[in-house]
Amino acid sequence: MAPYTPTPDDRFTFGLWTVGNVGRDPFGGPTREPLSAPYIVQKLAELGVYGVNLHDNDLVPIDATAAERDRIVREFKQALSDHGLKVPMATTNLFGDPAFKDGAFTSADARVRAYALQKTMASMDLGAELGAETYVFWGGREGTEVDGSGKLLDALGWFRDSLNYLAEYSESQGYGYRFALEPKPNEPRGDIFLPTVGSALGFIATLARPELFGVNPEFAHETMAGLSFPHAIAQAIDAGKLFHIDLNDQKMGRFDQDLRFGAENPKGAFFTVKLLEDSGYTGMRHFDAHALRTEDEAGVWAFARGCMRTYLILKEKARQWDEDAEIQAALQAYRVQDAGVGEAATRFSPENAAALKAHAFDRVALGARGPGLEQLDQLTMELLLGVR
Ligand code: GLT
Ligand code: MN
Ligand code: MN
Repeated sequence: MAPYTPTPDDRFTFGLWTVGNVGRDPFGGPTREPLSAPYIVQKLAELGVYGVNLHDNDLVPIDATAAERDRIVREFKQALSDHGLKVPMATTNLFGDPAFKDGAFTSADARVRAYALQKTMASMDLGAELGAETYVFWGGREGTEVDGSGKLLDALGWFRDSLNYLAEYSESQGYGYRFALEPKPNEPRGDIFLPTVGSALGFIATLARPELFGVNPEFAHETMAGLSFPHAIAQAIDAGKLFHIDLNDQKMGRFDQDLRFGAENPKGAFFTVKLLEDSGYTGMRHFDAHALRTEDEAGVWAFARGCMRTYLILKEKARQWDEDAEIQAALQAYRVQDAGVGEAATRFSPENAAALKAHAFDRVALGARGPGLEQLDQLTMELLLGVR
C-alpha cells in the first residue's frame, strides 16, 4: 500500500455534517449539492475511514414521521453494514431549529429546556441503535449576547440538571454512553457557556456522575479563544478526561473556520498528534472540519484524504522525532534530573522540609543556565520541514 494510506485501524472518523457540508456561510447559500448519508458512508469506506458520526438531524429530518425515520435509519444501517463502517459517536442538533435560538438546556423558557431533553433522549436512542459509545454535547446556542438577562448562574444550574438527567437516562436504558462536552468560546452565540476545555473540566467535577463525563476538545475552538490546543488536550489527558477529539485547523482571531487538519498550523498539529500517540489515547481521531466553500465534490474527498494523510505523516514525523539522536540529546540536556537535595524535594515530611529549607542553592547559576530550547525547536522545525 502507498505510504500514508489510512486504514480502519487508524480509527479516523468524519461526521455526516463534515463531508456533507454544502458550503453555506452567513453571506451566501450552498455551493455544493447535498450528498446522501448512504453515499457518504460508501465514499468514506473507500477512503479507509473507520466510522461516521452524526447529529440526529444529519440523518433524520426534524419533522420526519415515525415511518420515514424507520426507513431512513434502515437504509443507513444497510449502508453501514455493506461498507463495514461504524458509528462511534452521536450527538444532538440543539442549535439549528429556531426553538433553540436562545439556548436549549440553558434557555430561559422551561418548555424549551424540556423539549431539548426530549429531543436528546430520542437522539440517544438513535445513537444507541447505531452502536455509538460516545455522546457529544456541543452547546452552540448555550450562551448569551445580553448579560442583562441575568441568567448566568441559573443557566449553569439548568445545564447541570439536564446533563444529570440525561446521564441517568443513559444508565437506566443500559446504553453505557460516555459523554463528552465540547467547549467553544463564541459563535453562534456572542459568549458561549463553558468556553474552553478548562471550563468544561471544572464543570464536570460539579456533575452528579462526573465519571461518565469527559471532554471533546476541538482544535479550532481553543484557537479561537487564543489558547494552545496541545496544552488543552494535555490537561484533558492528565485528568483522564479526553473522551473524544475534534481535529481541524484555524487561524487565531477569526470566525470558526473548521479548516483541513494541519492546513494552517502544522506545528500545532504535530504536537497534537504526538500527544495523542504518546499518551496511548485509544479513542477516535475525528475530523470536525469541512472542505472550503470554493470546492466541488472532488474537493470534498481531497479534503478528507488530506486530513488523514497529514495525521499519518505527522505520526511518522513523531516517530522520527523520538528516534532522532540529536533531538533526544537536546531533550536530555534540557531536563536536569537530579536536584542535588536527595529526597528532600520529592515527598513532604517535616524532616524533608527542614533539609530542603537548609539546602544552599546557587540561585545565580540556576538563572544563568541556557536550556537549549532554541536549538531543540530548530531541530523540530527542520524535521518537520523534511531536511532531517
Ligand atoms: C457543529 C460545530 C462542531 C460540533 C458539532 C457537534 S456541530 O458543526 O461547529 O464543532 O462539533 O455538535
Ligand atoms: Mn468548529
Ligand atoms: Mn466540533
